[in-house]
Amino acid sequence: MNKKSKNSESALLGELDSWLKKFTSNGAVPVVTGMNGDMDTIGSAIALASSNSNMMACGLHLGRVAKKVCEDLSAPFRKIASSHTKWPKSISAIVIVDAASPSQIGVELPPNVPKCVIDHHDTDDWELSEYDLMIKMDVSATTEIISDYLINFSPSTLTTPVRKLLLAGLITDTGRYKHANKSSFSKTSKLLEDSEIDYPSMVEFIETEETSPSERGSLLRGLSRSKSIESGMWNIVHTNSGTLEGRLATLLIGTGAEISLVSRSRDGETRMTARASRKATVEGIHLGLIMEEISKQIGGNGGGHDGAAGWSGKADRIAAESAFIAHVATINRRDVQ
Ligand SMILES: [Mn+2]
Repeated sequence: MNKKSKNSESALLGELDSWLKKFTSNGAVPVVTGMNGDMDTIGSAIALASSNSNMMACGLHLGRVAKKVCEDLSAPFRKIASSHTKWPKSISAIVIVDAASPSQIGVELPPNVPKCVIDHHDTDDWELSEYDLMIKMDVSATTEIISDYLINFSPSTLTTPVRKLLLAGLITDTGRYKHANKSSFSKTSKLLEDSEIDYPSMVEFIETEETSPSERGSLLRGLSRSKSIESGMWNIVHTNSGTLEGRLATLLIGTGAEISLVSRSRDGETRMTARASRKATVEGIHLGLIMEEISKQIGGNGGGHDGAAGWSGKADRIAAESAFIAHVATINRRDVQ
């Protein structure tokens, strides 16, 4: 990272600090998570909310890793309903972490309340009004942004549990540092300073995923239905599954696929989850942009990172898959020496 962008990042965090101070001084500021409830969004929200008693982490759903970590640390998180959501009467502003669009929150935001979006996705669909603030940085996890903010503006918030939440978000969003930027490593070593965290046992705790026999069954059925196809210059392995799409998509990359796609259809809604190998992203695949293009073409919402992205909408499953496969075919492979 060059000096100039480093300076603009610290200026941005300064703006965040003034914005938060202004609104927490005259009311409640809920910190809302993305609806997938992954460790990055949950860890970011709880860690940030710990810096001020007028902030509270809340959201629709806790993913399984986040649930386990929160229970272990007794971390405060409030579940909220997707409709008739009750917001505090004294609400003065709202913070949204790690969500690339309003539809990724899964709850209706309160009208006419200033919002701050803190995110690291490459694409986004937010519309900002006058008092809103967008904090977006090119980092591997939103918890990196929150770590940076707390290190510089609220170091006393960085207790051992808060450091653990931030680290857990970094570990999971980087795929155990497989997709990490240089900055992820320096944030990690900063978070490990002055604390009693035993890093190996933390990773082990996060990685021990309990899979029920029925989940294992559906993963195996998803694998056995998989098809490998060539789309233009790229190999895609695709399948459908009603559950654990992210894990299945990652397993498919493990078969040597360049791009994996897992779709599911339920109650008239279709979801696609895609992953790409690092080699494929370096050579020109950006799944977030592909999903965004698909939403322009067939409706719904899509976006994400170069190597991990998703789309959801009303189109039927086959139509959505076809749109994805056809789009990949239009992308040329970049020559990388
Ligand atoms: Mn994230």
